[in-house]
Amino acid sequence: MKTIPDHWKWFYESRYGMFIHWGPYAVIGHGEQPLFRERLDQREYTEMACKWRPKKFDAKKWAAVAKAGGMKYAVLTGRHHDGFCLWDSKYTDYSSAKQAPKRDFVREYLDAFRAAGLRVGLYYSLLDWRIPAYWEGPQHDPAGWDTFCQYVHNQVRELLTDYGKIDVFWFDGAWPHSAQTWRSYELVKMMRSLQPHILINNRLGAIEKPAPGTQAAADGGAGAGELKELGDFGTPEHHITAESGRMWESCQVSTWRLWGYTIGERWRPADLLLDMLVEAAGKGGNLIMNVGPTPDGELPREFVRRAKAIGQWLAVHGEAIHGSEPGEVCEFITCGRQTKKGNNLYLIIRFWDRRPTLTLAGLETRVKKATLLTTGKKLAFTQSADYLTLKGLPAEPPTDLFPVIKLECDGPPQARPWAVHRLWQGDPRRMTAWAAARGTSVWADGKTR
Ligand code: FHN
Repeated sequence: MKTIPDHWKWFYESRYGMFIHWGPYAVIGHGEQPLFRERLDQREYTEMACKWRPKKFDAKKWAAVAKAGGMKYAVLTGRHHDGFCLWDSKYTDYSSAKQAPKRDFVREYLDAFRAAGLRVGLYYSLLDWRIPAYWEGPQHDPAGWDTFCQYVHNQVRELLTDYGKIDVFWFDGAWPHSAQTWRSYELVKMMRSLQPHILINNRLGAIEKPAPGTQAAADGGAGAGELKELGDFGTPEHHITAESGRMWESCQVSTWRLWGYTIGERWRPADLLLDMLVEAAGKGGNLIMNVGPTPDGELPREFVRRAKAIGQWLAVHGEAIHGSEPGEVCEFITCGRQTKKGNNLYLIIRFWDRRPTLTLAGLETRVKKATLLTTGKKLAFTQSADYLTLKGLPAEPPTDLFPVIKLECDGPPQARPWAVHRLWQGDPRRMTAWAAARGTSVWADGKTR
């Protein structure tokens, strides 16, 4: 991992944010993309969007849910692919400020989340499905494209000029056009001149003629490598895949599939949502958890309940996540996941087996103190060269989510030489002595005949 500049450390240490997909598409209740996916009539959609007037939107309530949920930052869709703007843009009247609500939802969101002590981000779709020039592209409508592309640059400048300090700018929807076509280098240069501390994601368009061996990818253009000069963090979508060399943030839905409000959607359980956070932290990245507010501007109670449960877990176990380093010091897949911080190793137990002892194989570093963080109970333990056995664990799992055991070691947690690599990695001969302890033959007693 490249050294993280001080002004970005907050992002790396936060590990957990709220993604908010909200816009007039919520009225239809088929996620955030019905306009395209259902090939709706553009005029009817526009008419619906201009009439959309959420009566119950209160950004303070959203901020309170994020705060209580243990989230450290949020990203709101200022403009999604339907082109409707949630701020008072001087470049269009297709906005919440000029149409029915007569409200600048982006400003209300920024004010409320900042007031709650949260970092703030804006999602901005480069594409706008209303605009023929977007579909035609510069090749077939050079003049139209130039006008549309300048509109995009103007709006980004506007958001970074009139709304105070923006911590994260989350681009999306560059396809099928390249970074060069969007003039993304110029765009980023302008953004950094306006807000030097801003974090910009890696969705600024594919690189024309990508370097050999890299292929264009929906979530980030030409592939991580080459885009590093444009994107400050990677954005694996619907998967939790670590990226080497730069920060990354996995974006995930809290429902089964769609990002925008969906009538009849199914919800992922809180333990699965928490598991994604723990997996991301265990791999050294962030999780941004999505919610699609209702057309009236409320957060669905199914989301609020799950966010609250994870927030209560983080209130007790947050030290294992916030500011943690990627874990997986030694094998632990049969019980859970690991993160580490300084001399501490955190065992995050996914599968509580109700036994009074738990044995961890392969930790080299001497443990000084073991605590069941969930209850604060000090645990007795014995430690040999290869095995640490923790004792006095309760049969009943001390939480419905994941109990955590904190091991305070006499140095940064390290693995035994044979335990550094996971099953499919490393030199297999590191395990020979372990196998030979039984004997060498196929007979049960290991003796050769
Ligand atoms: O098309 C969008 C989609 O609607 C949603 O915004 C996700 C969120 O990361 N991004 C795009 C799909 O990759």
